[in-house]
Amino acid sequence: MRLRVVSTLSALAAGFVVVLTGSPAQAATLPAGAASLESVNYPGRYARHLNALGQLEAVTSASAAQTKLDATFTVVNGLASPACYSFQTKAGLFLRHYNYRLRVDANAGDATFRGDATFCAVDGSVAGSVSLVSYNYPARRIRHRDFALWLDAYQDTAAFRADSSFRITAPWAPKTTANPVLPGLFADPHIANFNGRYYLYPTTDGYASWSGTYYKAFSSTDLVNWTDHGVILDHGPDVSWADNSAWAPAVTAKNGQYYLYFSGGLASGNTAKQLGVAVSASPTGPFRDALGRPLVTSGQFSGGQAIDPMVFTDDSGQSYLYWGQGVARVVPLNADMVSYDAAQVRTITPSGYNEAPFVFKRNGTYYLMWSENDTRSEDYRIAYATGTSPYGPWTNRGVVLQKRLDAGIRGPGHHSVVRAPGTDTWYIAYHRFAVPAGNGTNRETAIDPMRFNADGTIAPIVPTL
Ligand code: FUB
Repeated sequence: MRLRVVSTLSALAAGFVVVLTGSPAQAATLPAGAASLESVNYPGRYARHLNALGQLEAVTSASAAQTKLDATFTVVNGLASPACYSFQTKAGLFLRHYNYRLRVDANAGDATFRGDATFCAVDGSVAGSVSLVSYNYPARRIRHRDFALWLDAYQDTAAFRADSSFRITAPWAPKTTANPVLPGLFADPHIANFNGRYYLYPTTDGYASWSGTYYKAFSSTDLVNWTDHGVILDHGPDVSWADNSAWAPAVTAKNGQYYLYFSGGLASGNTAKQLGVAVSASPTGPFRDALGRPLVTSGQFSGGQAIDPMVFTDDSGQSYLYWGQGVARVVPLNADMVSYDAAQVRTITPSGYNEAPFVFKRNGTYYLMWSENDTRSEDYRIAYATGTSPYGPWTNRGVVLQKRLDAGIRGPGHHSVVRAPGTDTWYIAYHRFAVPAGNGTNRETAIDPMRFNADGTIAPIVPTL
């Protein structure tokens, strides 16, 4: 019997090569978003959860609404690897294996859970179907047995291949809300418009202690339908001085290049966060570390954490770097966008400030916005001030976006703002605890309109589902 690898993709994603018998499996791509999974050999039966356990059950248009909900999953970025997928229930739980049984649970954020809840897609037994290979047990696949879902060792038989193949169909319970705009867990969204196209650069969330390592880029023409451009910078291979805490990216265009400012830390040793800058010829990367060292080092300036960078460019063409948790700082960037005079750094911390500064200008007025309270608190929220220069002085205007418990929206914050080109229409991108089961490390990205009153103040922003 010949030995073959199950798939280059899943084996690489899992970090090792697994040998199996039978035909080589081809990596398959799944569309992100709501879907249902129909058995290929029991058409009309779909993967669903029942009392938290994975089952294969008949679903028809006459089925109860709850049955349809339980047979609908959102295909999202793999919790353990962006090369693979996770499957989120309508209640925000994740399909995972536990003692080789499929069930749904809340994301604990640790490496074991993330591995148990990540599946790599390979071609299924019939055209258009897929088979889902466990990320951390690459010799095992999701398979139905007596109409229960198990994670079974691959067998090179027609019966096994059929039992472990599913068609990705239209969801029994389609998405009915505009938000989140990105399926899955993404926080600290930085939104920008380059050459008429919108881009989102978020923190990849779902990791305990926010220990994610990579950034993805998404783009859209309508702020509704977003294309996933994959990983644009990964601290592991791409950044020598950081291996985790890939937080809060912000991208700006200058000099015909795109500059990605980001926060990074180390998992061990000196774990204090630092800021870096990476550069690319394209808004979707790949980006490379521009300096090979931090742009702002930990402890370089007294007080606060060196996280949450953003760059504002004034009408004069001068760009300013803003950053900081605990203390808000600003410094003019040199023309190269990757250096500055440290003697020019100013502290501009407004009252109530915690983190995530964001500056823009409208009708000659500078707006400094920030997040208040801890990102793990449902009271995380956004406030702002107006000023007469990139340094202020600032007039505090109070809270403009906060939790909306009647809609189950908690902890909205760490935002960014974009103007639709050629208009006075503005949008705010922010994160919130994933609705309904999220928390401060399981956050999702939302976008809502941001409107101005006649006097230039920002009207209270109502976060929407
Ligand atoms: O996502 C990690 C950290 O959480 C960000 O840097 C903070 O702004 C908070 O959102």
